[in-house]
Amino acid sequence: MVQNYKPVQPIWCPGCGDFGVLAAVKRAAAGLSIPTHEFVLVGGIGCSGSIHNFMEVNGIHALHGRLLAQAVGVKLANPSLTVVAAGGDGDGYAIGMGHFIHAFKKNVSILYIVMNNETYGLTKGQASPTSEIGFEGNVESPFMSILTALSIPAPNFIARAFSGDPKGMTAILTEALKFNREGRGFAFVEDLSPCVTYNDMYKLWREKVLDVSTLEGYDPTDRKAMFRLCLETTESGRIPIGVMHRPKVAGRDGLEVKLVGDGPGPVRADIGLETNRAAYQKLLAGLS
Ligand SMILES: Cc1ncc(C[n+]2csc(CCOP(=O)(O)OP(=O)(O)O)c2C)c(N)n1
Ligand code: SF4
Ligand SMILES: [Mg+2]
Repeated sequence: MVQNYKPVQPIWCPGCGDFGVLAAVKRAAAGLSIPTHEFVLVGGIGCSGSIHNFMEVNGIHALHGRLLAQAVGVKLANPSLTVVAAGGDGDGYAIGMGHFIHAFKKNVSILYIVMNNETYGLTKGQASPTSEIGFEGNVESPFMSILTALSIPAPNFIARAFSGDPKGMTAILTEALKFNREGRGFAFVEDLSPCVTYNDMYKLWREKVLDVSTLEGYDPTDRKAMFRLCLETTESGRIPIGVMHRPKVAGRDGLEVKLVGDGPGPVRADIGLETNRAAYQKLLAGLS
C-alpha cells in the first residue's frame, strides 16, 4: 500500500551515530541534485532501519534482513531510480547474511549502507555479528565485512566511513551514488555508527580509525593489495576507513544494464496487446 507521509523527527537517542548517516545521505543526494521522486530508500529493521522515515523520499520498510532483496527488485523494475538500502549490522550480517554475499555477485547498481554499531540497538544492546569479544558475554570473533567484501571478485565499490567524520562520509556516499547512477554496479558502504546508549564507541573509534588512503601501497583498484592492507591494519589494532575498492575500468557492469539495457524497465515498459501481439502468441504457442 502506498501512502504519503511527511518526514518526521528522528526517534534516535541524542548523539546516536545514525544522525551522521542521515545528514550525509541528505548532503550527498542534494549535491548530486537527485530529485526526491527518483530516490528510493529501503530501510531494514532496527534503529538504523527507520532512516527512510526522516527524509523526503520514496521509503520502504523492509522485512528484517531482506532489504537488499527489495532494493534489488525496485532497481530491476525501474533502473532510472536511485536506490539505497540502509540498515544495521544485525540486519545485514546476521539474518541478512545470505543476501549480503549475493549482492556483491549480482552487482545491481544500488547503494547498501550498513550502520555498524556492533550491537542490536533496537532490541536493547545484545551482541551482534560484529561485537567485540567480551561484549555482553560474546565469545565469537567479530565478523569482518570489508574483508568479506574484498574477497568476492566483482566490480563493486567498497568503502567504510565513520559517523565522527561527516565530511569524509559525505564524500564517500557521493562517490558511491555516482557509481550507481552511472550503472557501474553495487556499492557497499559500512558506516561505523556508535550506539551511544548500549555500546558507545565514539572515543575508542576516534582513536582507532585510520584512513587507508594515507598508507603506503594504497591502490583501491588492486583488490589483493587492499585485502592485505585492510587485514594488516586490522591486525595492528586500527580500523581501516576510506575507499577500499573502485574498479580499474569504469564499465557499465550493473546487472540492470545487462538485463534491461537502456530500456525503461518492466515498470514503464509497454505491455499492451497490440505492441506485443507476436511475443504473446509465441508465449502461448510454447504453452500448448
Ligand atoms: C524476523 C525477525 N527476527 C528478529 C527480530 C527482532 N529484531 C528487531 S531489530 C533486531 C536487530 C537490530 O540490530 P541491527 O540490525 O544491528 O540494528 P540497530 O538497531 O543496531 O540499528 C532484531 C533481532 C525481528 N524484528 N524480525
Ligand atoms: S539505542 Fe543505540 S542505535 Fe538505537 S537510537 Fe539509541 S543510540 Fe542509536
Ligand atoms: Mg546494530
